[in-house]
Amino acid sequence: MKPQLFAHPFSSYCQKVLIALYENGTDFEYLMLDEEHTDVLAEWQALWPVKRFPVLKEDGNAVMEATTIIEYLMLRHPGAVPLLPADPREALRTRMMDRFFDNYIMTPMQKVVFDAIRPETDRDPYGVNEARTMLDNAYGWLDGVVSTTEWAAGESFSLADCAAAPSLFYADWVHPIPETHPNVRAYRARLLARPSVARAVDEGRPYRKFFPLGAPDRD
Ligand SMILES: N[C@@H](CCC(=O)N[C@@H](CS)C(=O)NCC(=O)O)C(=O)O
Repeated sequence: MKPQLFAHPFSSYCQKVLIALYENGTDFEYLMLDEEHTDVLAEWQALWPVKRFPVLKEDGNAVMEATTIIEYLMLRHPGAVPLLPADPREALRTRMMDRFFDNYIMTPMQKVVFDAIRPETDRDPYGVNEARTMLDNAYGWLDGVVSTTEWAAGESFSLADCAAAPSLFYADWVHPIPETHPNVRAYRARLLARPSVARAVDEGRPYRKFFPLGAPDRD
């Protein structure tokens, strides 16, 4: 049986895994997490009571966390695009960059987005301000990293770029990458031009009207 992915096309962490699947043309069953599929929602909540997605299920086993799902896919369904270097020492850089994008781009981006969904009385302007400062610092550091390499962890597209694509895609919507960081802007454009990323972005397009801060008229 092929792996099943519990996911939603507009979710950044789901896009991270979808990009990995599309890179290698991995066959999988898409289990849509939305209110029309109550059976899928119920199964997902039973598998992962912390209620975060994506979740992958195969042979009765559930795999949680986007990074771990991609590492699982590399072991269980390796394809033409190895998203982690075979050499464990080289893989450290890829894993470090993956952590960078999740912790210092995706997390502050989500903070800004989730704050906008809250009732106005429960908003956290201090926390949002901290998140924006984190994005500024992260953009600044990343500008140096991608000034000399095509992809985040070197010359090959990797797990780190799967994390980078949706995080920078949405982060630029909530906190635009300034012109003072041309290498990050160019890297984001390279990511969006990659067919696996373009496909994931296109699949999320119908849901843009639900973006709490208003999706910009671009990308
Ligand atoms: N650490 C998790 C994060 C997953 C995550 O935050 N997913 C979001 C969708 S992009 C989610 O489940 N949101 C549901 C919610 O916040 O209620 C991972 O790497 O997979």
